[in-house]
Amino acid sequence: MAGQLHPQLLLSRQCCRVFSVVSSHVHTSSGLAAKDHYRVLVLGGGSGGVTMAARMKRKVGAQNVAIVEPSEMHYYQPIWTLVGAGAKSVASSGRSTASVIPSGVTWVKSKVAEFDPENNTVRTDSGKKISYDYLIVALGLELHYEKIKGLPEGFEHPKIGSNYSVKTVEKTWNALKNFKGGNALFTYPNTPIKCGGAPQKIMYLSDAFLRKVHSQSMSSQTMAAIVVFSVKHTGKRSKANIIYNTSLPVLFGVKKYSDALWEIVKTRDLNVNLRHNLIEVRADKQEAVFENLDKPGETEVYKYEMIHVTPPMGPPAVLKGSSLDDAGGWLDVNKNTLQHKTYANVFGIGDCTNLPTSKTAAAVAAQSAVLDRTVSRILKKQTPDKAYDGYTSCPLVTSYNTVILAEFDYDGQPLETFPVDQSKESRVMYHMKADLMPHLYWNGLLKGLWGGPGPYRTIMHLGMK
Ligand code: FAD
Ligand code: UQ1
Repeated sequence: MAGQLHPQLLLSRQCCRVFSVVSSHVHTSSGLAAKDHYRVLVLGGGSGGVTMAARMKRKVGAQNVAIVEPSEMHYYQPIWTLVGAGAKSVASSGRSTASVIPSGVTWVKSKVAEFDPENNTVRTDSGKKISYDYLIVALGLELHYEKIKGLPEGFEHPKIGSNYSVKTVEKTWNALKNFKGGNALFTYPNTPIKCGGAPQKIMYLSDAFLRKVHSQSMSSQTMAAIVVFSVKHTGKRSKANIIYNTSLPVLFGVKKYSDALWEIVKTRDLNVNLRHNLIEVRADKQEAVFENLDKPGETEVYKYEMIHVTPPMGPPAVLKGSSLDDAGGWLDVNKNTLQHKTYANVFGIGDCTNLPTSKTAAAVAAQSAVLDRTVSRILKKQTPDKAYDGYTSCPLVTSYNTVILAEFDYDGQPLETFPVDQSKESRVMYHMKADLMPHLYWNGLLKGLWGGPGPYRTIMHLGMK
């Protein structure tokens, strides 16, 4: 089996293979003809894919690295929370894929359609076969709006939005700014999702928005600057019944942050219903149907004036049933080294993997440092020696100027960077999320220069002793 072979041996099995090149789908910044074999082939040009391509370029040279990615645009998804709340523009979240692919690295503008890890080959949807010495899978996850009856066509109606897609994120802001009174619903599905905090962040922002006076005519900057945080109902808030219906049995998976969030929910008069799963949206009637996961067969219908939908999510279809997935369809990797459990020259990063941690860009950052080390060691015929601790982070935006910065590991233990109690709402952390993090993403993470805050954590805490 390939997993028992050294990558160099695997390489020798396919090095003389010749495949045809569909040149119209292949872009090289060097202008050289694209090849059919790469030392490192990266699948997916999102956060994890671009980051690893930048790191692998430094190891093996740009001409030996390619990324397979179909999309013309690359999005900084974490900012969509603020786009949905009217505090940032959607345009600020996107850059062309061409501009984020490291220079000299080949961009194969296609979808990967099939894996053949026994022969170190993938096939794209245009029929091209590409072989590799090392494969890095960074395909993200898929959104399944269609699993909710009435969607996605329900998005043609107003009063409904979803921060999870570039197509629907501005609809959230539209529904919020036009809200007059009634139920404002926020949902969390019955599947693993990316950024587990995002479904409730938009609820806190909506609550804050509705507490403001004359908010519609303000620019987002002004809004953020003058927001007055009051437990009294001002603006339209007194006419709103804010409801968070989540499939989960908890508000947040880590107790320290969950306790802080329950306090906020109580103080701000937000209604949380656990184990409630959205199954249908009747957008023409402004009704949402939820199943009660603790009472099989029981459903409840909620009228709404606004609904924010977090869709069910799942692994990329191309992984499901391939030889690379686990029983759930996710890429089956070693949780310490990020190496595939069967194929020693295959690695994974990010949302497509079965790493048992919360799926975030912050996790991708920490994973990229470990995976860089793992691949370097394997290139030198050494065994991997650095272990990923599951680090992930979720800046829980609780208003237009506050954030609770959740950071934790595989065991759900807080792993905080700053020498303060991060479960407390903080203005500095909001500034970090809204203004500093995008720079860190575009200029640090995607350039392969940011491997998460791990190295700084110790220094920060020492500095305060
Ligand atoms: P992605 O960045 O999604 O990239 C996957 C790539 O694979 C895409 O470019 C896609 O086009 C490509 N692809 C898919 N199928 C194929 C195929 N067949 N062939 C080739 N390419 C393919 N993270 C944080 O750290 N902090 C936050 O505050 C935060 N907030 C978020 C808020 C929202 C609303 C959302 C949606 C996400 C948020 N995230 C946050 C999560 C973060 O954006 C993701 O976890 C991160 O982008 C995952 O990176 P990835 O490379 O695994 O997947
Ligand atoms: C992070 O590294 C990261 O990736 C670039 C994010 O995604 C946007 C984050 O949201 C966070 C919080 C981190 C962690 C960084 C620090 C400085 C705590």
